[in-house]
Amino acid sequence: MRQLLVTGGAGFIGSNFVRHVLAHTDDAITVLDSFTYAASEDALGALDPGRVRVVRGDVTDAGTVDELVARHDAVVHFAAETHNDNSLASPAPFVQTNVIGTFTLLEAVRRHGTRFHHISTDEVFGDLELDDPARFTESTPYNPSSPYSSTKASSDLLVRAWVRSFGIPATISNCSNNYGPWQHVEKFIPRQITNLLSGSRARLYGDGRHVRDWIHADDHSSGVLAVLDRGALGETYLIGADNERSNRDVLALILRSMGRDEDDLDLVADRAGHDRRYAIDATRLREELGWRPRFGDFEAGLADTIDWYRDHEEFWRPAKDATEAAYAAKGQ
Ligand code: NAD
Ligand code: TDX
Repeated sequence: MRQLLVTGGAGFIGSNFVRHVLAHTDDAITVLDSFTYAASEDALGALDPGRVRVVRGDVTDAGTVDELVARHDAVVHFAAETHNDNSLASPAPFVQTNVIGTFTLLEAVRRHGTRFHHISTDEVFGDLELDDPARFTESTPYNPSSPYSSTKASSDLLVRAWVRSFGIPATISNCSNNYGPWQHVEKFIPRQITNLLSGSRARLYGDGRHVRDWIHADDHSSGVLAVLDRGALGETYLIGADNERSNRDVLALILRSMGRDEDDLDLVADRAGHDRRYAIDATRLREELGWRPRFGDFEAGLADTIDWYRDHEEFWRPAKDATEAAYAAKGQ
């Protein structure tokens, strides 16, 4: 039984990973989370207190981080500022949490020799053209576009440097766009679902032809656990489920499932520097670690996610009005 320190464990994917670990291992978990606007106490609410402990603290606080890292066998680092649109409006917290926070954790794992797994994103590679058959692999050069993705790229490079220079026992995973329960209403899929549930309209940026490669958060969690358990130290693994869709197509599925016409949407101002397309080649994770996604059927996963938001208004309603007011102020 390991003692895992999970940073950002009260967020969308971190809390999914905590539930996944409880269900599939004997490990005990300490969540280190500063409970920003993106965290949810309820996402961890019903979990066994004998196996999950929650510490409210910041990953940039070297004292807290050192004391916790010293008492754990492995760190899984999800904590981050994660929304591209917010990073355009206010980049400072992204540099602070994503770069300085990761640096603070790396220094602690260096002192204590602790196993470290760093959670990252496919956005570090920049974007692909719509008609380019290429997909991202572990050796694709970094070329991030936004303040968010450049701070994630920076944090990945710090991890790589700490592996090479100090020999820390670390791995990295870069995953594609996640969907599922407990995702904040600022993000694309929950925003559209909750707009429709609120009697408002769906909002598509630009021409809506931008492509994302969608994966259910449960499949991201199983990929992270596979790398933590069996990944080669010092290596990077891409996590993706071969599910590229244009934003317009995803929105059409949501609109149809919720009884609306496919064209019942507003085209709104585009995101500055908006990446065109992301696509992951997860061959390495599949072949070397035997990982397989469980959610092969995106339509079914999306329908479950719509039902979840319909049944969990208490989760999303408190943040909804302020989130929409911020979008409206930008013409989005
Ligand atoms: P999220 O925004 O839902 O949650 C982030 C969590 O980190 C929150 O609980 C927040 O309180 C916590 N946090 C933020 N700053 C902190 C700090 N300074 N100290 C401690 N805790 C802090 O994010 P998410 O979508 O669950 O993403 C989790 C990780 O996965 C991130 O590293 C992100 O870059 C990565 N990722 C996300 C996606 C996606 O589609 N959402 C895809 C690939 C990778
Ligand atoms: O209202 C919207 N309308 C719209 O067309 C919103 C909020 C978004 N979009 C578009 C922008 C993107 O092309 O939908 C796509 C998805 O947008 P987001 O949910 O903001 O995700 P993205 O910017 O692709 O980044 C996500 O995936 C990679 C996560 O937020 C990141 O944390 C992760 O690293």
